[in-house]
Amino acid sequence: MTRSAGRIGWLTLTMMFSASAWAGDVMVTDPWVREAPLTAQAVGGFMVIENHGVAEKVLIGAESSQFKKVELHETVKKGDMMVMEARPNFVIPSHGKATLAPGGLHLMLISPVKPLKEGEKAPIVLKFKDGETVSLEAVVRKGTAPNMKDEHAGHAQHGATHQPGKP
Ligand SMILES: [Cu+2]
Repeated sequence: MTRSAGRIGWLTLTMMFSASAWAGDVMVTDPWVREAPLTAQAVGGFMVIENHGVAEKVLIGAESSQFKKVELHETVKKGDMMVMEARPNFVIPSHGKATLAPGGLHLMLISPVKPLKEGEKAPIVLKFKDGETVSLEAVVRKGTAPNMKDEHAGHAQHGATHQPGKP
């Protein structure tokens, strides 16, 4: 709501050349969000968050100028059903990582302010318990519909990361 236009410009400039974001001990690679029509209530946000520090990092929330609200979710199995549950935080151990992928941990980006088309970028700010923030731009991808029967469905995303020949 109170985000300044100047900050957005700075983010765009610094993130234009890289698909990963560094801040302190945290490295985020391959952030992407699912393409969504304006009618979508929420879309998933996915990435790998690595912690290269000696202390654990605790992700406590996120925000995006493209969405009214961002929650931390995990898709879990309840009997025969896959359901999404809100989590208060994601803990990333020292020298460990959190993999946010379809069918597991994810950012739930709620109420897009405009339709997101493939190839566009959505700015996201990750907020950690120690006060650190990581700003990144997630690429909008079509993505396959999550296969709720197979928890390894996210592996099908590998190799779809790079678009050869596109500067
Ligand atoms: Cu969710």
